Amino acid sequence: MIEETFEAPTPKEAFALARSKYPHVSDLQLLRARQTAGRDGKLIAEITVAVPEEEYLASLGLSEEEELIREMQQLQSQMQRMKAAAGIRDENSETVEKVIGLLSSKGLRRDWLIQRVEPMLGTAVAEDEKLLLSYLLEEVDEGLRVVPEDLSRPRVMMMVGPTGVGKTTTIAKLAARYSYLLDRDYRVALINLDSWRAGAYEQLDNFARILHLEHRRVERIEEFAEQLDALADYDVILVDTAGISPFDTDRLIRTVEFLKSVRDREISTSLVISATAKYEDIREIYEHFNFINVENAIVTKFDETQRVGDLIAFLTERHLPVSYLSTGQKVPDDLIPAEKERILDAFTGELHA
Ligand SMILES: Nc1nc2c(ncn2[C@@H]2O[C@H](COP(=O)(O)OP(=O)(O)OP(=O)(O)O)[C@@H](O)[C@H]2O)c(=O)[nH]1
Ligand SMILES: [Mg+2]
Repeated sequence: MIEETFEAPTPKEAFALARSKYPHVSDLQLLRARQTAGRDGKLIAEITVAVPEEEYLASLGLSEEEELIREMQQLQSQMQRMKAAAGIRDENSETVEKVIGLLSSKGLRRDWLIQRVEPMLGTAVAEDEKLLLSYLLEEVDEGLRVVPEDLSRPRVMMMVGPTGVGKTTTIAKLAARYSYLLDRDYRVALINLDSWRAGAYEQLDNFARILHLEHRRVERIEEFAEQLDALADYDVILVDTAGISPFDTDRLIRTVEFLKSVRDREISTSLVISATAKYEDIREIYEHFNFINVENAIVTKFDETQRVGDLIAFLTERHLPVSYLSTGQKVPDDLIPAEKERILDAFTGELHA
């Protein structure tokens, strides 16, 4: 059997596509189904079905012989990759293993490291521990992305993320920063979106009152666009959301509905991630929230850990840029626009520890 994936706006339509491609297969078996967010934020349903091999080949217009050649080519490139990975163990074993071992013990992914080392095998770099380490740190540096602070046009910025990561605290810090700490005083308004958690609105409202900021509450889907219209004169609108656990799909879909309901304003969504989270957790959280086209990450609790390898591994692999770093509980001081050096310094400090 061959696995083949079909995409359409709904799972039903995706399955209909599969059926129409394989009209002769009476019992097309559904293996998996999932929903992902497309580039435009619209949901895409993706289904994977098991197709009998002859049917699959017929659909490609390939003869069995041609298919054999294709498979051989695939095998060949797989062999080449295996040879390169084996080479790491044989020829350059000690130096390469030591450096890869060190970096993977600090959270970087072994596969990612091996991929980067491969082109260096057989060169002087792979034989010198210091050279190899600095080459790999250079690769990390290249993989990391930060986004500069940009208030040159009016912005709507929304924070999403799991419970307790520091979304509300970060919004308070950003609100104070934009209103009082920059080259000019920007007009800032706050919105609490779907604040079903007890006390969520009040937590931000206390702060809004101290800073004399406009603060609105949005409960119904239609209200969101209305409130954004009403606040059209503001330079920055910061939108706080309730923390959503990766298992709460209903809440997530509701957040998607809020976002879809707004047509005439661009909303930039930041995923708030704790620097203390483990790689697998961050990955799970990201995949969950990527339903809503996450634009960048805000990293919180940077002060709470000496170990940022997992975070760096994730950010570099996904090319997810970081916009701010939160470095403590103090509002508004403990927040800085993201700097690569700061993240890399934390990582290299950890290497010496
Ligand atoms: N050490 C440290 N603590 C932080 C940081 N950011 C937030 N906190 C603390 O984390 C706790 C939770 O912060 P909140 O801002 O309420 O988190 P939240 O994401 O809004 O939580 P929910 O709305 O419940 O999902 C508070 O005690 C904050 O003071 C940080 O950068 N460093
Ligand atoms: Mg909150």
